[in-house]
Amino acid sequence: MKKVLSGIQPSGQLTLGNYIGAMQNFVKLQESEECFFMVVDLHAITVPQDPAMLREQTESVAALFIAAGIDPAKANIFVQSHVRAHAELGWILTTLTGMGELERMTQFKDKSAGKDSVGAGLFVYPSLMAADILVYNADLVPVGDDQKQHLELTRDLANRFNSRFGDYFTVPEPYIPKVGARIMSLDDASKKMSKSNPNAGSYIALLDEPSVIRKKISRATTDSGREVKYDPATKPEISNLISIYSHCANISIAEVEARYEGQGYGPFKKDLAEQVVAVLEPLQQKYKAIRESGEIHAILKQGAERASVLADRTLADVKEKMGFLAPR
Ligand code: AQP
Repeated sequence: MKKVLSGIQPSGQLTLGNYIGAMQNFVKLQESEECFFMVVDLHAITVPQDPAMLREQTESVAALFIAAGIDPAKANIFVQSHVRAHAELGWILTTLTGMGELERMTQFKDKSAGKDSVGAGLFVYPSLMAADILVYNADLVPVGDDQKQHLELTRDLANRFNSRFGDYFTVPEPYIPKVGARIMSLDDASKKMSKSNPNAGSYIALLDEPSVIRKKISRATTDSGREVKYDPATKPEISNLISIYSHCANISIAEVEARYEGQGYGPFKKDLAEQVVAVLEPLQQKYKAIRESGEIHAILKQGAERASVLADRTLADVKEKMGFLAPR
């Protein structure tokens, strides 16, 4: 059984991008592997946060995990800050990370672009992400394509630690979906769909009402042609919508193309909206029931307790290998 680790930031409304790029794989992997899925609140404070909103969104993301099909009986679901070893190993790995390595990270460049003041936390975010993964000696990390570069750094840090202090960390592999690894913005197919985009029309939130979903899809930007054809290089907007359709209807890209041959964008977009609604409506009902039941707190407590056993052991081993004096 492989160890699987992944997380999602409570930094806004989760989107269809988070669902297709990451959560759908969480649900698949829990059937055969030992899984750790967390709400990464320590990452969410790398940009300014509203305290009440952070608390609400942390609970909301955890409930969405379950609504999306993650089963607490099969996978450990917890909040990152409830397992203290993450922050401590994060600091330790920061000391092994080069400034140049962090400067090359495209997510840092994107998120800091045009800002007058940028917190150091945003800069060292990838070292904390490495700690999140290595603290469980995870083998597999299901993520969207945008996280590939961070995962590469995690692999480098694991190898660096192993060669300096003796073989210890598993070097993790990314687990990225073949189609849908990068769902793009509805208003600009050159940017990924992102929950922190100030334009709510650019993303479909998992908790958007059906009427809002229909409106957003009907307004999604498309190129001037009319053929429903998958070609990301020349038709990025329609290709993005086709890949969303393929995921929601659970059919191949070729089947989507065949279904809309000669029909133009209008009928395709209309049906796409219904496919998305058909996936999200039951998820939303389940979400509502979980929030109302209040059971999420007990699930998170149990998840953090289980995760802490492994994480504390790793941290103790790492500190011993690096020469920290153990308390007696
Ligand atoms: N558009 C996307 N397509 C496919 N996968 C995506 N993911 C995010 N957006 C897409 C994947 O979702 C997981 C959780 O992401 P995150 O919340 O930790 O941070 P992120 O990658 O920075 O996602 P967002 O939505 O863009 O968040 P903000 O706006 O807060 O930065 C990851 O596995 C990610 O790959």
